[in-house]
Amino acid sequence: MDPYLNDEHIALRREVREFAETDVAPVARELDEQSRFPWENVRAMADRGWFGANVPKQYGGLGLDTLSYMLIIEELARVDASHSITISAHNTLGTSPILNFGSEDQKQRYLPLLAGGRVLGGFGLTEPGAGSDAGATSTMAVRENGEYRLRGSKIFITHAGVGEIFVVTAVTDRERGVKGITSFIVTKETTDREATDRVGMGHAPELDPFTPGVRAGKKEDKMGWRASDTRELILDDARVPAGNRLGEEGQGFINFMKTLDAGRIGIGALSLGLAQGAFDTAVQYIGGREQHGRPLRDAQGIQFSLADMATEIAAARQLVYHAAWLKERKQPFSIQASMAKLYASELAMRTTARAVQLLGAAGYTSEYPVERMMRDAKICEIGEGTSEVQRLVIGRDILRTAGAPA
Ligand code: COS
Repeated sequence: MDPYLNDEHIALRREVREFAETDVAPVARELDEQSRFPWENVRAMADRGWFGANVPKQYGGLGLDTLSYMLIIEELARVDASHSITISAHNTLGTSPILNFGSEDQKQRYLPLLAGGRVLGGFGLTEPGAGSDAGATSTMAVRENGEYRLRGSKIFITHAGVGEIFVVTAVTDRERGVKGITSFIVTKETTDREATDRVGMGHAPELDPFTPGVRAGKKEDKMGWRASDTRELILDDARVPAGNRLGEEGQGFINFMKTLDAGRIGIGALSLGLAQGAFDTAVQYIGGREQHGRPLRDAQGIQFSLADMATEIAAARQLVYHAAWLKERKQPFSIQASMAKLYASELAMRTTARAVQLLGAAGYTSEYPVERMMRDAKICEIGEGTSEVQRLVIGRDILRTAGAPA
């Protein structure tokens, strides 16, 4: 019995696994090949309420706990990481800042659209000169006549094309360093009107007029997560009403760091799902094969390899679930989130590469999902804070809590 999971968690995990195997697995390869956003499945996930997993019911969400949400991310990633990041980026990055830092008015206006999956949301922090050094934001916000004018560009933004609601950062006071960064809610029309009309979601006419000056750049051609939408989000003298400032001036950086803490548990869960999916594929493959005149399953080298993979996956699962458990109990979880993300993402890379090796040449072809999983795993060591940033966060905390002399 798992100490973290109750009967509802287990039922939800079963529901997500069934959806992933029935609706996602048959199309994942083609979506990856064509780098196509899975609008039909996105609609199906919206109908299940997964775009508002953690949002309280009063704002149109499911009101589930943190661990339930992590199970959705994990189980989707076990089959396809692109579907999983679509849920994760929307919920944690696009929606949670409004839920956690928004005014009641902002919550009433935006959360029902996001939580109900009517439109997709995203988060704009990264810039050409502000990646790991997130505080080096150069996008400026100048206050003029009751509105802010934002000038700059956010890059590698999940949902920048398909989405309509974004939380972005900009500098309101250059003198104050990271304490001079403020966040704002901006809107733009989805780039996929034909698809959104077809599936009946993804576009909210009531958001019109959208924020003038906000638009999506060209779609990135990525190594992995190819069915997820990643683009530049351009703020071309965007005119944002003062009422769309999220929180007070100067709180943007710290609020984004808090959002990323939660996001890192999510990438931990996504990595865990990827590792589990690659492992499960390898076990099935080995089960049916013979080499050198005997079943592959009898080879001790294979058994050792599977034992190591399973042990590491179990350890990653404990880290991810523990971080989620702490967050749910409103206890500090920032370091545990970094540890979960660091360990699980590097594990996902190791495990998917090992799975390709175990399948041999077959694993190197797109007939099996492990090559896609290996490509999908790489970004887990980069996005929402690189492995190096996680080590920095953990290392600094070790020295601080030990009271090591400066
Ligand atoms: N929660 C709350 N506050 C936080 C915080 C967190 N997780 N992390 C930092 N802060 C606060 C600090 O406490 C500090 O405030 P005080 O001066 O009042 O103490 C302030 O923010 C600045 O923090 P710090 O000095 O640590 O900032 P640094 O510029 O040194 O960098 C790192 C911090 C590198 C950790 C940060 O820039 C980072 O996480 N970078 C990665 C960004 C990232 O993940 N990008 C991917 C986006 S993909 S969606």
